[in-house]
Amino acid sequence: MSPIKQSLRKYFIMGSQNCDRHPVEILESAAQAGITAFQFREKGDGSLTGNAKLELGKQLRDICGHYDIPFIVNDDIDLVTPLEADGIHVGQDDRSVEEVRKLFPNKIIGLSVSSRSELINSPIQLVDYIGAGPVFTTNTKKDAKTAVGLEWITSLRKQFPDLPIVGIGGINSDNAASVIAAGADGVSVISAITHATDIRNSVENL
Ligand code: TZP
Ligand code: MG
Repeated sequence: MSPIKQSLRKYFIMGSQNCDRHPVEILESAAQAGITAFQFREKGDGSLTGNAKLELGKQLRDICGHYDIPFIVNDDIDLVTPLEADGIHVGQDDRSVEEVRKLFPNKIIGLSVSSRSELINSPIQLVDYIGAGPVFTTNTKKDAKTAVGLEWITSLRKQFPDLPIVGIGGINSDNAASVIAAGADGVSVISAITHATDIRNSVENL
């Protein structure tokens, strides 16, 4: 299996706004428990900005470095170089993939794709993986699109047999296996880890 596909298997996404204790503590536990990639998504109500965002990013990057886990930044291209990120994840309304690829020819680039029309307008050949979802209903992202179900994963896999695909949205220990069975290389989660009473158990069961 390609290294990127392996990294997508248990892909943890988090910002301080998702946490009811220190993000460093949560990421440390998740890394110890076996997550395979991390995305710093400091965004939305209560999130940090400016220097506080940068400083938290550095702490989280260092944990990823220690555990040899790819560190991906969400959206914020200005943080990629200062944080020495391994990659960047963009949505459909962010900087264009063409632009991001030009800026970072050798970094991992992920793109969210939620529908057929988004897919048609996306330069899939320029990205390293796609985030497909929301697979299930989620309360974590206020402006999340309508849940697309496992069918979206199945359909993407059929069209792109080799493309690295990670499911997102409402995924937890109970339904992760169904996302993989539908054809995803892995699952990305926020609340399944940030709200877990036992992070080790939660990560192991993804
Ligand atoms: N993009 C689509 S759904 C979502 C994002 C960032 C939120 C996923 O959070 P959770 O808690 O894993 O449902
Ligand atoms: Mg975005």
